[in-house]
Amino acid sequence: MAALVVSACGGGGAPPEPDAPLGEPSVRLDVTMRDIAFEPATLEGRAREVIEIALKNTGSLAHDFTVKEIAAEVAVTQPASRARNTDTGIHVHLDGRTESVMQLRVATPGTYEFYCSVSGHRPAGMAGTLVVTD
Ligand SMILES: [Cu+2]
Repeated sequence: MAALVVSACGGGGAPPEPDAPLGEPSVRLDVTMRDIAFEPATLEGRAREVIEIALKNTGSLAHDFTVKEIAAEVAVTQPASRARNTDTGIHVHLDGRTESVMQLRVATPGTYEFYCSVSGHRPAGMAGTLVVTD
């Protein structure tokens, strides 16, 4: 497993140090975060390969990319403000108008929901599907 940074979301200050990349990505997905949606809302990658996700928050609000209950190695290779991943899933925070790049290596094929955990955003539709194929 790659080193995991375990921390709660929140707090201010400078972005954390970037994680070492997991490896050469087999796919790079560009995801725009708007007020209030992910675009595109469906992401696809392959299990056990490195999936790189470039997040661009074009909104003025803070958003995050959160997946619960996923067995994945995570590396935030370009942290935005307070980018974090946790030991129970993925949680990458971006303040308004910031960008971040992360890499995932998902162990198990499946369909995983990603969403923004900022209060009210998921119910407003700020969610999507990560499809990991074998
Ligand atoms: Cu949000």
